[in-house]
Amino acid sequence: MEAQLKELQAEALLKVEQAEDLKALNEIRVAYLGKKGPITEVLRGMGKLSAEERPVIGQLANDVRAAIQEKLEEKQERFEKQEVEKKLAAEQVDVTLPGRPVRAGNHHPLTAVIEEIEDLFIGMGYQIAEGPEVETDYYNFEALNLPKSHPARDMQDSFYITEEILLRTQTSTVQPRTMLKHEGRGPVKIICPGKVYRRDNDDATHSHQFMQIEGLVVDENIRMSDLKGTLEVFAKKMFGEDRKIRLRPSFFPFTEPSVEIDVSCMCGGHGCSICKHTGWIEILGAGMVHPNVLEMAGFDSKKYTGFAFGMGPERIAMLKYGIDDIRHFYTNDIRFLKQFKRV
Ligand code: 2NL
Repeated sequence: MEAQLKELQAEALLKVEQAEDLKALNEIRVAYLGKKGPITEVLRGMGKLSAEERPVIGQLANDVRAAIQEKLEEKQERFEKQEVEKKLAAEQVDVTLPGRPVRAGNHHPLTAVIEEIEDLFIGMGYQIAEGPEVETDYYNFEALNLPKSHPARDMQDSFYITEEILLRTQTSTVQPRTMLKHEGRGPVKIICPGKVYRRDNDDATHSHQFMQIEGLVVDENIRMSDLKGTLEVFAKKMFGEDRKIRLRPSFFPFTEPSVEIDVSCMCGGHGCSICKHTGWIEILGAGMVHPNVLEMAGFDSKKYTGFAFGMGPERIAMLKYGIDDIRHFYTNDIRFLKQFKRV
């Protein structure tokens, strides 16, 4: 039995020596030290031994078990260490490598132009006012002096949700709402930027959804010259100090008198395709607020007067940056948008 145990030890140690991975070591452990292994078997048979032999064989069996165990652990430790070293080598981080670049985005050109216009008017003491895009017929038309029979109210031109509710066709809706909050007391000095909707087939110059910026000033003694001076400052700041403006008579239901405002073309009047050889480019509609609009918003039209104007920021951005198709603003081609990075 003694020889048998020693042989087992030699055999097991050799196998441990030859083991090539943790899996092999585990198999050896199960085979030699497991419950069904040969050493357990020997210990189980000790009952048959004499009283003198029993402690000797018992001791020897324990020594053999300990020797195999020790060798297994030693080798296991070595394998585990090797594994860690292998992993460390494979996952080495070179801290001297340059970092991955963080690509910074930029404002959408339309957002940039709208913010530029807002800042310009904030600098002149205006406040930004906003309102809902889903509007009532009252604020979209009635309060702006567009009677029920007006052609602009045609179902063909607006997105109606019910007979009384529609997607706003102009941001003017925000202005009577704001005036009513002032409860008949001036001054009101606001800029209303926002999305508007019209039933239109999209092409290079039309979109069924676009942006508008409208302005309104109501106070005592507001005159046409205030309108002209304000919009001249706007045109020069937007397009260049060398530009001029001119006013042409026009018509809007909510203003009287009404004007259209042109800015002189950068071709200097020599004629180009942008101004269609006229030397002038239309950029704004404006006028003195119609007394009916003031009265409906609770202002005494004998005491108060006001001016208002409206513009399309897409058109302003197209002129400023030479963009030839309004659809570029909405298709969001990254190659288009990237060109407007401010440096
Ligand atoms: C244009 C013309 C305009 C207004 C908008 C307005 C608003 C109130 C009272 C009077 Cl509450 N007027 N807005 C006035 C004149 C022209 O817009 O061409 N827009 C793109």
